Amino acid sequence: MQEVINSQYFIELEDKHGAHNYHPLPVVLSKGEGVYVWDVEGKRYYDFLSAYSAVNQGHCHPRIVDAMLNQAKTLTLTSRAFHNDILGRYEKFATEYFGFDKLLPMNTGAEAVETALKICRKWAYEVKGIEENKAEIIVCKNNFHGRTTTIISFSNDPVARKNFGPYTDGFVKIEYDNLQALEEALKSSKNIAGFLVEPIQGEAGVYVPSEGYLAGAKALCEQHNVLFIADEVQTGIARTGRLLASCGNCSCVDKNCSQQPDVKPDVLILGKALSGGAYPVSAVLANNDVMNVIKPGNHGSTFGGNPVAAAVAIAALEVVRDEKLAENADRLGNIFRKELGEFAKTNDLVKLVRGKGLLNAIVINDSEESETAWNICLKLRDNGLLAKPTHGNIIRFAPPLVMTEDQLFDCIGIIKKTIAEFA
Ligand code: IF1
Repeated sequence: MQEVINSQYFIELEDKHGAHNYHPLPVVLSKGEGVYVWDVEGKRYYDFLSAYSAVNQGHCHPRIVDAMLNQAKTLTLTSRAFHNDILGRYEKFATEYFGFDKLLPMNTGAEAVETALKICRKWAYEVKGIEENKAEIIVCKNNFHGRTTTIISFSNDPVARKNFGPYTDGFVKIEYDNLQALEEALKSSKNIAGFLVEPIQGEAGVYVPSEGYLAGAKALCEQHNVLFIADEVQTGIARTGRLLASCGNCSCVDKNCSQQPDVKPDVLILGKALSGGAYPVSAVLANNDVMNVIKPGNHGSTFGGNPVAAAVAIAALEVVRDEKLAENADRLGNIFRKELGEFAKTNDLVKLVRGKGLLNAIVINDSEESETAWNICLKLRDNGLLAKPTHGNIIRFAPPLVMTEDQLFDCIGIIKKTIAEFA
C-alpha cells in the first residue's frame, strides 16, 4: 500500500514526533510568495498573520533571499571570537537607519528582551548608582515579551507561567495605558531602573494605548532617571504605519510627520521583521551612555550578528525603505479599519475593529472562553485567508505590508462574506 502524502500526513507527523507546545490552525503550508502562501494540496491563501509580523516584507522577498544566498555561499559563521567583514557594515547601516549610537545583535525576540533587561540592570548599578541586586524594572499587565524563564516571571498569563517557577525577582507590574500607575510606581521606590513596554500590546489583543501615553511615559521616565525600553519586536519595522510605533524617528512620510509625538526610547528592541522572516535576527539599540556598560564577556551569542543574519537584515531594512512599506501599511490600515468598522455596525457578530497600520484585530461578540474566533478562522481558511485568534473572541489581522489595495479589497470581501455567513 502506498502512503498518501497530504496535509493530514504532515499534521500526524508533527503530532507524533513533535512536542505539543502549539495548537496550529489545521493547514499545512509548503510555499510562500509575497502576500500568498500555498498548502501541500496547492490551495492558495492570503496570509493575514505574516508569521506574527515577521514577514512584513512578504514571503520569500527576492532581494532578501538573494542577500541570504550570496552570503551563505561566502561565509556563514565566524562567531564573535573573530571579526568579519559584514557585521560592522550592518551595525553602521542599522544604527543610522534607526538613529542610535550602537547595536547589540542577537537572534530571537526573547533573547533581545533578555539583553535589554541585562543592559538596563547594569546601567542601573554602574551609572544610576542603585545598590547591587536591588534594581527593579517596571512592566505592564498582560504583556508579551517572549518565553524565557525571566520573561515569563513577569507575565500574568497562567498558561505561559504555571509550573515553570521559581521565577526571577526584580519586576514591578502596573496597568498598561495608565500614566498614573506608572508615576506611582516610579515614586514608590528609588531602585527603579527601567520601564519595559510594548507600544501596542499584541498578544493582549492588539490593544492600542491612548494618544499621548508613550510620550507621557517617556517623560515620566526621564524625570525619574529611568530607562524607557520599547519592545518593538512585533510593532516595529513599518507594521503600524511608521518605521517604529514608539519613535519619532519616522521615515514613513517625511521628516515633519506629525502623526504621533516624538518618543525616542532609551533602549529599542527589534526582532521578527528585522530579517523579513527569512532568518532569526534580533537586536537591541541604544546610545553610548547606556550601551557602553556592556564590556567583553558580559553578554553574547554564538550566532548573534553572524554574516548571514547581517546580510539578511541589511536587505530587509532596504526593502522597507525602498518599497515605502510604512506608508503602504498606514494607507491600507486606514482602509481596512474604515471598511470593517462600517461592517461591524451592520453585523452583530463583530463588536469592533481596532489597530494601527496593518496590525489590527476584530473583537467578536462572544466570551473570551468561547471558540467563536477559532471557528471563524477555520471558515476564513476555507475561503482562502489565514488568520489566528489571540483570544477566544479576538482575531488578529496582520498581512504582509507589500499588499496592494486591490488585494486588500479582495481580502476585506473574504472577511465580510465569511463572517456574514457564520451564523
Ligand atoms: C510564539 C503573541 C505575537 C513579541 C514581543 C518579544 C517576542 C514577541 C512584543 C518574542 C513574540 C510571538 C511569539 C509567538 C507568538 C507571538 C505573538 F501572540 F504571542 F503575541 F507576535 F503576537 N516581544 N511574539 O510579540 O520573540 O522570541 O518569539 O522571537 O509562538 O510564542 P521571539
